[in-house]
Amino acid sequence: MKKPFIYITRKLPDDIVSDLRDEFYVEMWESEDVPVPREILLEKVKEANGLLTMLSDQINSEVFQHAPSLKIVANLAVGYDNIDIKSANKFKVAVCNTPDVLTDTTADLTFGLLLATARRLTEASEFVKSGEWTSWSPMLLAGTDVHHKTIGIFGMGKIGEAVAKRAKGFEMEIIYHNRSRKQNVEKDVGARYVEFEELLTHSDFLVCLAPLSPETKETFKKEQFAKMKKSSFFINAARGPIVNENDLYVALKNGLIKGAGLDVFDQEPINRDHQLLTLKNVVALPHIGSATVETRTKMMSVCVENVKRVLSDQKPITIVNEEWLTN
Ligand code: 8YV
Repeated sequence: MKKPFIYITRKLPDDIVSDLRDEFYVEMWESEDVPVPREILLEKVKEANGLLTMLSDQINSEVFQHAPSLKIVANLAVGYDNIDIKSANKFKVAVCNTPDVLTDTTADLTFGLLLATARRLTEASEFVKSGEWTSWSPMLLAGTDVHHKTIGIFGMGKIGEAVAKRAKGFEMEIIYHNRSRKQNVEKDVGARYVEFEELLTHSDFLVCLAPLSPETKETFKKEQFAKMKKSSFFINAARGPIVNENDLYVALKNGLIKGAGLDVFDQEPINRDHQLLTLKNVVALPHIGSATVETRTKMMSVCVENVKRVLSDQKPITIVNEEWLTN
């Protein structure tokens, strides 16, 4: 009998892939860092029963239309804004993501980014490495305290909750805004639910952790930055398009806010000439929220397990489109 065909859109480690090869015929895009060209993806999905994808792949209705035998898209991320879920439902394809396994790792990075931004860590490291450190002075690279300040979390999902726990260790006041109240977080870490307006005006560190959706797109624009404290910092570890980058640039440049820590951008990779990268008060990272060897390995294993389960008619470990289960 012909083995089901799995197409993987990036080069993944051999041991992960060999686990699939026993049961499936597997093909993989040859590069680790260059996304699969669109025409190759569209060609491969014609025969594919399963797809293992990344955020850089746009899995839209065009892909589903080209894929008559496709049963599962396993996305190597908790976010799935690169996938058209309505089309997946229409074509009866399961969409699986990788929640939970990356929660703590992403929270560590988010809090680390907040610290790096407040305490000017990347600037300070550059200062030492470039040989500029020739004397001590009282206010040399003086940053801003994090402990005892107010952290405002926009998007209180699992990662938000894990960031709140870390903030509690720094004895911060924790406020949050979310589509729904999270009583457990209020009880466990003493977080306080506030209206969006209060989140803007009251936070010393405004941390964006909401998923990208039509509702959250460009939540942070000129008006919102204008309402924030001049001494505040904006941290984004969610998705770039939640912020209007030009407005953020103007806010940072004109001192409407004090600094920004960004792990995500509108266009990734961000162009090296982008205006945000010219600012000293910006710490920029290349979307590495979940990037530890341990966590990326777990995320890949979740994808592999989901592919195996769906193609043997079992319930996957994680599912984005619950509707698929009842189809
Ligand atoms: C991804 C992420 O791992 O999970 C997400 O939604 O943004 C990251 O953790 C990364 O972008 C690779 O797809």
